[in-house]
This record gives sequence, structure tokens and C-alpha cells, in this order.
Amino acid sequence: MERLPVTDTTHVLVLTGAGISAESGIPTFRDAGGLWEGHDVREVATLDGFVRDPLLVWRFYSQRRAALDGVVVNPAHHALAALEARLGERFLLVTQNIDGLHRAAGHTRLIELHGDLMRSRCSRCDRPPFEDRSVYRPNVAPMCGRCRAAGKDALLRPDVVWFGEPIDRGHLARIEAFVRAAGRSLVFLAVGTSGLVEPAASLVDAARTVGGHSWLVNAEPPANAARFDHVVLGKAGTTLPALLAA
Ligand code: BV8
Repeated sequence: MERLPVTDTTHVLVLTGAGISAESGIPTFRDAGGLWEGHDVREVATLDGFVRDPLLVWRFYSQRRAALDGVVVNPAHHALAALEARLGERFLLVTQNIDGLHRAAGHTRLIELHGDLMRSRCSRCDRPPFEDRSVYRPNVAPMCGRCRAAGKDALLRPDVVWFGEPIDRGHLARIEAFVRAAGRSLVFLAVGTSGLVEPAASLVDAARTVGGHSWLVNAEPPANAARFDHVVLGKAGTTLPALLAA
């Protein structure tokens, strides 16, 4: 079994997608066939979709909150947390997942690029996003209490990044700074992602630009496999612990 080439100067940037949580029992987007109640997920996970049918979108996110009940981290999450403990500031984890499992595994050097399923925010006022683990009843779309107190009606929304919405610029700047500082000592490792969603899918190109090496661990070859120097096909729960063994 190959080992990720980690020396005492290597900087490791990791990108994870739904595949790393699959062995914790969370269906990936592809497994679900990309549909939700007959709708294309990319329709449901958009602001337009939310404006058009907030109850449908809240059913989608409430069901995913309910499905997290009892879900635990798997060996792939633990292997990445051990790597962060080993590398410290020479490690950065970027996840597309909103399931919170990397935080549960103990990561502190973590960027949740697409937000957090267990956080909500007002769709109208600027109150800060807040923890919200509520599984709302199918015919209830939650409203903002602060707006109501001001005599206004405003829906709460999940604090996630929908298709067509911008990624937090601070997140992108932090990733860029890490890649630039690492330069040729960078190893980029993508795990469990189909490489279809931007801008996450292009991180591999940023790694190549600075002369870094790129690795992919995935159950099957994804769309952007050809952009990686090394592709390790297999389940993350078994492949990653071996690849990252000290
Ligand atoms: C933006 C929300 C600009 C929360 C998500 C350039 C080209 C083309 C399109 C675009 C582009 N730039 C922007 C776009 C549009 C769009 C986009 O990328 N569209 C795609 C579909 C073509 N991107 C955006 O809209 C982004 N915003 O760029 O803004 C902008 C700038 C200024 C002003 C306005 C706008 C925002 C993208 C974020 C979308 N939100 N999530 C939620 O509900 O989750 S993305 C959502 O889908 C997930 O978060 C996740 O990221 C994605 C699914 O991808 P994966 O995680 O890869 O999961 P998937 O199921 O697809 O694959 C799993 C893989 O794991 C598979 O390969 C499988 O084989 C593997 N696997 C399975 N089991 C295992 C395994 N591997 C290992 N072990 C296993 N056991």
C-alpha cells in the first residue's frame, strides 16, 4: 500500500466530499441519484428553489438533520484528525460536507466551505447564524423571531451555501494563502468527492500551479481524476488509514 509522502516540511491540504461520510451511513449526493422528492438536488439546493417552495427545501434539510441522529465518525475521519495532530500548522482541511463529522473527529484547522447543516440564519436580517438542530414539521417553515419583533415576516434558512451563491471570501483567501506558503512542499489530498462542484473541484489545479503533488482517494474515478498525480481507488474508511499511517 502506497503512503502519502509526508516529510517534516510537507504541507498537506485536504479536500473532502460526501464519500468520506458514506461509511458513517450518510448517503452521498450521487447515491441518492441527485434527486429529492423527484426534484434535482441542484434545484432544491438553490435560493430560487427556496423562494419557490421553502417548505420543500426545509423538508430536505430537516430530513438530513434527522438522518444525522446517531451517526458517528468513521476511520477515515479519524485518520485525517491524526494527520492534523501530527502536522499542526502544516495541515488544512477543506470540506464540502455540512454534516459536522470532521469537527466531531476533533479538527481545528478546518474550513466548512459549504456551511453547516446544524446552523440556520435569517433570510432577511443580519443577525448572526446560530446553532439550530431543529427538525421542523413538514408543513412548517421557521420564521425569524427578531424580524417578527420588528413587525416583519422573514423565513429562516439553513446556513449553507446553495448553488449560485458565493463561497465565503475569507475561506478562499485562507486556502489560497496556505497553498502559496506551501509552494512545492504542498501535497493536496482529495477524498470522496465526484469533483463536479466548483470552486472546490479546481483546488487540484491550484496545487499543481505551485508545484505541489496531488492525490485522490475515491471509490471510483471521478470527473476530474486525470488532474491528479496519484489516484487510489477504494473506500476511504480502509484506504485512508493505510495511506496516512505515520
Ligand atoms: C459559486 C449545499 C459563484 C449544502 C452544495 C464553474 C463551472 C461550472 C459551474 C460552476 C462554476 N463555478 C460555479 C459554478 C456553479 C456551481 C457548480 O459548481 N455547479 C456544478 C453542479 C456544475 N457552483 C456554485 O454555485 C458555487 N458557488 O461558485 O459562486 C458566485 C460568485 C459570486 C456571486 C455569486 C456566485 C457553490 C457550490 C456549493 C453548492 N452547495 N451543498 C448541501 O445541501 O449540502 S454542493 C453539494 O453537492 C455538496 O455540498 C457537495 O459539495 C456536492 C456533491 O459533491 P460531493 O461531495 O463530491 O458528493 P458526490 O455524491 O457528488 O460524490 C461522492 C463521491 O464519493 C463519488 O465520487 C463516490 O464515488 C465517492 N464515494 C462514495 N463512497 C465512498 C466514496 N469515496 C471513498 N469512500 C467511500 N466509501
